Amino acid sequence: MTTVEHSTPSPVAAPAPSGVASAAASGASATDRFHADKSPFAAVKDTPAERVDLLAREVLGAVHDTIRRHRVTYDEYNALKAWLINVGQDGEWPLFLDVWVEHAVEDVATDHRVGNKGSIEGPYYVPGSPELGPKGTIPMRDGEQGTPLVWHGRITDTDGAPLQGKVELWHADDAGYYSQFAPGIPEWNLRGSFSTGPDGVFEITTIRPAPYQIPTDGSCGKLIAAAGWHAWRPAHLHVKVSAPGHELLTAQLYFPGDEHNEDDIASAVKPELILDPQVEADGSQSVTYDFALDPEWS
Ligand code: MBD
Ligand code: FE
Repeated sequence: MTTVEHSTPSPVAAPAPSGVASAAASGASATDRFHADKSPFAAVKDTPAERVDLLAREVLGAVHDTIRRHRVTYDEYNALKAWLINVGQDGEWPLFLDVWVEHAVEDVATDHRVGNKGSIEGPYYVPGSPELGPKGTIPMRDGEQGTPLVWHGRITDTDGAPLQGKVELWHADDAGYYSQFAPGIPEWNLRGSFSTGPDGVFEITTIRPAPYQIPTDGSCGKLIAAAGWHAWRPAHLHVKVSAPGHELLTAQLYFPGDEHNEDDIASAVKPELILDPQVEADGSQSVTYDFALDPEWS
């Protein structure tokens, strides 16, 4: 039997936000959590200057082209400058980048895969969630709101052979809030790790998350309002699926009929990621979704 370690501190745990949910509080948590990890710079320390020069020049060139093509004014330039400063002060760089940039990086990173391609990670993953074994219920509060969902699945390689692996699952609650990024939610609520046996089989009990609206009271919200966009992501489950010798799969799973599956603000929905849940006699839902992992170095 697996012991549930709800008090295990994450190596990079951010302080739990206090008070009411706000863009600045969730942004500060996301920024602290990302900053605690020093590996982003270490991972690119051998990048040649030629590549930095190429990428920086092309991005700046695209900005210059936009300015010239649309005759951007000093008033607009100064508003941009003030807004960019505010994004940092609100801690919203993780949110901004993961919502409007990460999907392109994810496409490039996974387009060689034969198995599941996946989707973006987003700003709210925390490593080290409680280990619950191959069959278990994700940590949730007494009376956790939302439709109960039982998910049956299996981890295999790209030939369909079972893999002993792990599914890490994290998602928002029925009000659209993530533990550790909104106040008043237990640390590991709706976050769990499910390690399988050699048959790769898992069975996870959780609740259906609500659609998620990115914070509207911060700088990202200001851009959304100024541009006449909406702030919604469809309801989604986040997963990281791993097995030794295989590529880590980061993905999100969606629900059919969600009005934002077609216009996700984070551009992270793919048809193969939409679940097909069945309604059971007791009103709960069940769903089957399997994962095929590519071998490492393929
Ligand atoms: C989320 O929950 C999310 O998944 C992404 C990608 C961006 C913002 C909030
Ligand atoms: Fe999310």
